[in-house]
Amino acid sequence: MQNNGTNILWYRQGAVGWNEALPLGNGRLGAMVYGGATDERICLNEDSLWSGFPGFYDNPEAQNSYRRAQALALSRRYAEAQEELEQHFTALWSQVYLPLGDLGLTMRHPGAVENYRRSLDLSTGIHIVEYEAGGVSYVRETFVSHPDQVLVMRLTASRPGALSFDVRLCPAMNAVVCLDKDVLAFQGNCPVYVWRFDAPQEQRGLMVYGETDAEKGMGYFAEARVLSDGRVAQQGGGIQVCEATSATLLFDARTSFAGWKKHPVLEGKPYVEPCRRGLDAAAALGYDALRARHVADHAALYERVTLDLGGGDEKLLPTDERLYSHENGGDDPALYALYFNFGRYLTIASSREGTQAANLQGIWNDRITPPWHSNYTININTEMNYWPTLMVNLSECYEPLVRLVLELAESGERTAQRYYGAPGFVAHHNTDLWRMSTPVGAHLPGCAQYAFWPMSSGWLVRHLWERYEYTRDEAFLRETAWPVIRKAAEFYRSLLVEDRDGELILAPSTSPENTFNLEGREVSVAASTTMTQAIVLDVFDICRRITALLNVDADFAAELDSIMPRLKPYGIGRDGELLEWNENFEEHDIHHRHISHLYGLHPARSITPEETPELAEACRISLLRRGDESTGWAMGWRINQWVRLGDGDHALRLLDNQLRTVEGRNPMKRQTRGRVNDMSGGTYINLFDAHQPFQIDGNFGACAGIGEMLLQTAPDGSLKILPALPSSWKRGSVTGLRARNGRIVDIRWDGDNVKVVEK
Ligand code: FUC
Repeated sequence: MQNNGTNILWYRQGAVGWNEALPLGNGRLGAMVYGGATDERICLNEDSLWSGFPGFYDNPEAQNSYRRAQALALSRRYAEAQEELEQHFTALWSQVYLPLGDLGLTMRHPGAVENYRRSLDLSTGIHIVEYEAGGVSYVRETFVSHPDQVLVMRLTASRPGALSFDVRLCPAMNAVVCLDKDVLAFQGNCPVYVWRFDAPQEQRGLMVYGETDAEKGMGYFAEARVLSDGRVAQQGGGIQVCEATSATLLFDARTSFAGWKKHPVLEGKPYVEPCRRGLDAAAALGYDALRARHVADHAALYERVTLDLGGGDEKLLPTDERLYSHENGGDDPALYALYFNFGRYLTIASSREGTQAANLQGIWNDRITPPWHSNYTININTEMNYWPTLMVNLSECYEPLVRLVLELAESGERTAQRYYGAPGFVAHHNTDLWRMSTPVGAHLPGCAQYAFWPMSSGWLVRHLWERYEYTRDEAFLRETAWPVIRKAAEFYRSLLVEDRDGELILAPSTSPENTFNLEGREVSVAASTTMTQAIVLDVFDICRRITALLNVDADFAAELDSIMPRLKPYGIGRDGELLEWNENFEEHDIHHRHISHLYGLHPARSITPEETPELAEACRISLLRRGDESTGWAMGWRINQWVRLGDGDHALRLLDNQLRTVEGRNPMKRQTRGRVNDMSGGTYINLFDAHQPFQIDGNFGACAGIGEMLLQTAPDGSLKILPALPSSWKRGSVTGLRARNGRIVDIRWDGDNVKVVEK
């Protein structure tokens, strides 16, 4: 099936930095491969390696504070409401997703390196480094196997005995290193915390390791083994392989993580023996069987969908040169398909049944203090990670998100009670391995714009509904999704209040991370916001669909029927744009990256060009005002908005913006303490999305946007074929997309000639 231009990333040079390395993963174990000819470096991750413990950040002041802030906001004292929430409602930040360590190789061979190439084949999930030195051809294949749960690297030399190299394994944090003849290992416990906003300034960035078992963080163990036909010996803290013809390196790491409510040490699960046993089993299978089993498993998911937009078969430039040529106007439609396929690949590599959901960086992080803790930011980013999953027919890979939502619904019940005195469940702006559902912010001035946002529960339960829409799995809807969706709705229902016009709102409210100018101040808290109202409306609407479909909870349905018409409706502002707040405030930043007020257009469907044309036009004006330049994920969201408006050409303009390379191109791009200016998004040469810095959400957002250019499903279940096809995509085909009615759809088009097969 393979078209190299749409399935292979390749380069004529090794990675210079982490953002040039290529990602491998089986959902749990992650690897970033630099692929240098003489010096190989692989940054390693395990998806349950997080700082901290289970726990609940209680804030006894919160409930009264919420009521006070509500009264202030209802009497239009917005700045005071904001101060109230910041000082008395917020709590601690989430925990941190941590790096495991590095595997390093130094090759020893005479002669200069020639004919070098490194590549990642998305269709097999295999990374290959090939070159010649001293008249010998060297090949290094690496993959991370899902069926056998190990990283595998195979090194070969074309001349017998010409393969000699050293291997090192370096932990990223404090750990005990153990060595044997052909084994390198380390064992440690994660820090209790690595960053505390509530600590005095000089102690904020300290890594704190516990001493007693009760104080110790996650236990972990990592081991690499070398199997070779050459001489293998321990040497200088590493392993030396001499005069081999081939060698296989196996690696795995395990942690003591036993669940979000379990103490990682006192109630942790065994991890050293399972790691060793897995490596024993992999070694017994041998390289050929490991490779065959990996490729079969990967291909079974990856081959479900194909996209052909033309081009890509001829002798292709390396991926970095294709990106440079594209941003300079070169014609390479296969690059869009490659980027789409890379999104599907990243889903398979970062999210598999039983693993943790993909965080801000998927599963790939090399920093102890990663940007935004590499956590789950649930005011857009985690949701975006899963926008394409069901559409590209990977419902197995959706399971980690479903589990995260179910667990959050449990932890969020306590937050609803303690912080709001409300039934149901709620979650705020962040969560982590321990399913924190409390607000972050730690009383920092200005934090309300992100910290005060009790709406992620409403957004996340939409994903449970979508799982039903795409799969039509009624048992899942009835037994798993409905009780949780209902709980999210109950929280909002209990907190609705009347505004001055007698309309029902959730007060106070913010529009994620955006602010408005008010009497010379920058303010984030309003009485109500369009996004909040849109989420409440959407959750209630989903509830109504489900109660009708399953024929359950008639009383609850009747209650929602009486509430829904009283919810404060959408408003239109002075320039014809969709209002973002309850008043026609002036945006502090008219180009702000978040476009939260358009939630009803995407991801929800309370605004459509067909049913609510005036509101759709208001969304279009809002998008034009915000502009086409933003951070990576923000451009990804804009693509999806334009696609819902049916404007494929505008969506493509955004996709082109997102595909612009970032590093090195523009020295004016600033990055300060994890915060970046808003105009700096794009793509690294390894095709990772640049917020900047790297954030994986933009990859998934764009992937979903491309999917919805080609296929959408109307609320009545009818298909919209090529609803936002860019005019330059004159002919092409897509196979295997899943529609929201559960059907698999193939589309082939050539100008006006369109053929559709629905299975
Ligand atoms: C949201 C965004 C930021 C960033 C962070 C991880 O809060 O506003 O731009 O993406 O998440």
